[in-house]
Amino acid sequence: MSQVTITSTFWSRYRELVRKEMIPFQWNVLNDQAGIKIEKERLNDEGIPSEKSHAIENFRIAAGRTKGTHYGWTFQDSDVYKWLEAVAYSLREKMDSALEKKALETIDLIAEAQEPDGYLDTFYSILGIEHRYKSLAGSHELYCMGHFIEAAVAYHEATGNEKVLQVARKAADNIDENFGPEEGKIHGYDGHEEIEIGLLRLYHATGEERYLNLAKYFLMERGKHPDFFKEQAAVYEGPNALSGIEKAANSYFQNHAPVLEQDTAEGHAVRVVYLCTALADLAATTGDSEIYEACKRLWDNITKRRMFITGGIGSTVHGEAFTLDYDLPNDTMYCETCAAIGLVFFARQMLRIEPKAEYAEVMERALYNCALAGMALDGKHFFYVNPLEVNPAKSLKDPGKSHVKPVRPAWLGCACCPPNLARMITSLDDYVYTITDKHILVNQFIASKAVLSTEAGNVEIAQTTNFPWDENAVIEISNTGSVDVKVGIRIPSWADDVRLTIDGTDVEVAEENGYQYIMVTGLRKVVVKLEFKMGIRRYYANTNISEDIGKVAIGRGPFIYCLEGVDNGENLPSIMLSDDAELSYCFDENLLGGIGVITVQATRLSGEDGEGLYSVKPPSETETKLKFIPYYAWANRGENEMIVWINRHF
Ligand code: FUB
Ligand code: ZN
Repeated sequence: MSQVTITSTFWSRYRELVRKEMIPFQWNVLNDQAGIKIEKERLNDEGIPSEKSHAIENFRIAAGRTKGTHYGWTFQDSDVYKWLEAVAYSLREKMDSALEKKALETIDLIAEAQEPDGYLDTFYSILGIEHRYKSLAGSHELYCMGHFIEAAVAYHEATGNEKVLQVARKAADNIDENFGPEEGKIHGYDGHEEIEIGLLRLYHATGEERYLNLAKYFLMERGKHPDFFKEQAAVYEGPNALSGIEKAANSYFQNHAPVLEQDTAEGHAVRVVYLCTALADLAATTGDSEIYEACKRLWDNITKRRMFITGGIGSTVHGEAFTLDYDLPNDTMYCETCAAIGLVFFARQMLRIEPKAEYAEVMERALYNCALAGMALDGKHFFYVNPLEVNPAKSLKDPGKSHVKPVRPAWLGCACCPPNLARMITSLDDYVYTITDKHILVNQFIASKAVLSTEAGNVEIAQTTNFPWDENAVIEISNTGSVDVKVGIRIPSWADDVRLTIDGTDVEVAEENGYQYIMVTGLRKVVVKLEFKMGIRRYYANTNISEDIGKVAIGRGPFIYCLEGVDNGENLPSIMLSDDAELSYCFDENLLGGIGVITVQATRLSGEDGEGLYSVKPPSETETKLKFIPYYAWANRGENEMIVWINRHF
């Protein structure tokens, strides 16, 4: 097993925050002991259960330990599973016996809530087991079990715990007995992809082919029978599992066409990227080129036509979904934190198939911008929706923008994002490198010490860098086996200038799909020094993105920057930045936990009060100094305006 120990100052702070604040906080929330206000996602969403979490209590009731009924979304169980998965990675990094005790108690509780035949879902165990698997459009049963399986594999791998893996296998076996092409089984799939990811992980952990086949079955069956959800719903008489959701367009569930025939990312964004993650894992695992081509088409459509500059995806609140190419509105978009996280997952799987730096770059973009913006610097407040432009007054009064929160709530009625962040940050060590039988790829510049196990033997890589702020990385590669190993080091596309030295000698950069390859001879150590100039960049959007025409966004290295009201006053859309204004960078260690700040002189337009709405007189211009901060750090100083795309001053 490979082991990557992250030492990066930037990421260690986050990982410690997750371990010390987020995991305990989320545990209290799941147990209804956090004493916090849970917010609704948007106005007039009376159907959203948001008085409490009740997630652990649902398990207690299902296990027969207490009396009561189910509360919360049908997928409330997944909040607990994602928490458990985050705990697994956290224990992998640093053993903590008090936390381990909580995890073991939780595993016991889950095992007790499991039905004797392996079925696992508190909603149906409490409200009527006879209705299970009959309302899959909204029931999330397989989605929840998929999350449990992921947590179980992670926990088993981190601690060697066998019980959790047994519970997962039992659940997967129950699914296998009930779904598949054979007569008498259900020929269908879940309304929300996730089980496919879980089953593939279980296959990787156990080598049991049935799990691989079942994952493939679910992936390939989707879209072949587009009326499946409607037909189930027409005869369903059980408890309300998001009733009416089956009426959504088939594309909401990626059910409009067989997956291998889908060319564009359609429907609910998280569903799409979870589907793609599993599809790419399947392609990498089986080497199936047709499946890979489908992944590639969806990847290209998402990242070249439908992704925000922050790595956010999902252009509309309606169905939390993709819309059409180049439709990327900055202030009504969705950009759910989970969707950015799902894009990171998808990129990781694509890197297993093809050594192209574009996957690592999108991973980096989504990670350092949209995903990280999903949590506050205190680790106890979270965004579900990550806008690129906010005016708090409009969020309050305009129902079309009520989903766009100007500050992160402590918790949300639909709490999928916070524990997803916890599991992603605690497992970040899995995203630094890709190891295949052909090469090792250095995808992310994250200070760390790694022992990577390859077919040729162990390779140790130590990265020394103060990235994401500083402009260099020293990568020491020791090939401890006797066979030569090919190592690809990513050459970042945002770098203005790259200088490479190998063992002290300057080497001309000769990248191949964004990687510089180095052969590391057996039993040798190579020291690579990479200097990458992180100039401040002005980004201009494709002119098909109507919302960004005439605008500019600022970035440095992996970060996209934004303006906040607290630094730059009100009415941020009235600011104009000329193309030749000089942008300056400095690191402010006292601001927002230590961030790089960009300043520049710009112009502010203003009309006079009382002039009326429209005038033949152009607005007057005044000089103003702007202060940009990295997007991920916004909304940590109270409620205020924020903007990423600034008007250009021509
Ligand atoms: O349906 C489960 C999760 O809830 C989705 O992934 C999120 O988008 C939220 O709707
Ligand atoms: Zn979410």
